Amino acid sequence: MITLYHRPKTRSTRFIFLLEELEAPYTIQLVTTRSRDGSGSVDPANPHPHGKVPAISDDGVVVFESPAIALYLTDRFPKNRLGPQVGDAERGAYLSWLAYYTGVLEPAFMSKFMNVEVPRGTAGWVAVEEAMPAVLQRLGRGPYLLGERFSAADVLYGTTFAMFGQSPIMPKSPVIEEYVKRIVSRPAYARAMAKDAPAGAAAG
Ligand SMILES: N[C@@H](CCC(=O)N[C@@H](CS)C(=O)NCC(=O)O)C(=O)O
Repeated sequence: MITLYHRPKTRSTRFIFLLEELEAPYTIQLVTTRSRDGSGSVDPANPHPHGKVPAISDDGVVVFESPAIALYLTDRFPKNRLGPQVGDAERGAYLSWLAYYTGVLEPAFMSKFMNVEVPRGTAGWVAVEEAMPAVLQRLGRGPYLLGERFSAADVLYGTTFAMFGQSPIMPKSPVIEEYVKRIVSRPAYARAMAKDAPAGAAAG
């Protein structure tokens, strides 16, 4: 049984979406986290080394950081084919786009959000203006990052683009708009939204 350490309306919300897609057995454990304004505190029940969300525990096996959790879960629950397994020709692309999410795309968006210039050739990531064309080129090949096949990588990218959709830091693109629509119209997304914020839970 998977335990998802979760705070509503945060990066852990997308893992309710993924767990619903996988039809995996899971429970949600709400935890507190620190907020940007300095309020809130790390929850001692949360196994993430910095008290962040998401983190999961699989009968005591702890996994943290979004791409690692996505990979762990799609390997652990392969039934619905949300992640190419070892030996599948798409495995390399899957691992690459998962790692790119956390190693390049998020830092690119955060750099722009914080108005920090990306020192090309020094930082391990690139500016949004360089990252997004690579993603767009990939999405030009098919409806999803792996072509015709929806995967957990789309859960990460689709929910991120949905979140930044109205923000000026997100370059406007009909390809991304259509992509986001495809992702958020999935029944598992609607189920996840309904479970994300139980009445009375704090948003963060
Ligand atoms: N690199 C982490 C980022 C996790 C993260 O920063 N989560 C935020 C919520 S969206 C958090 O827990 N913030 C509380 C804190 O920074 O202590 C991942 O992708 O899993």
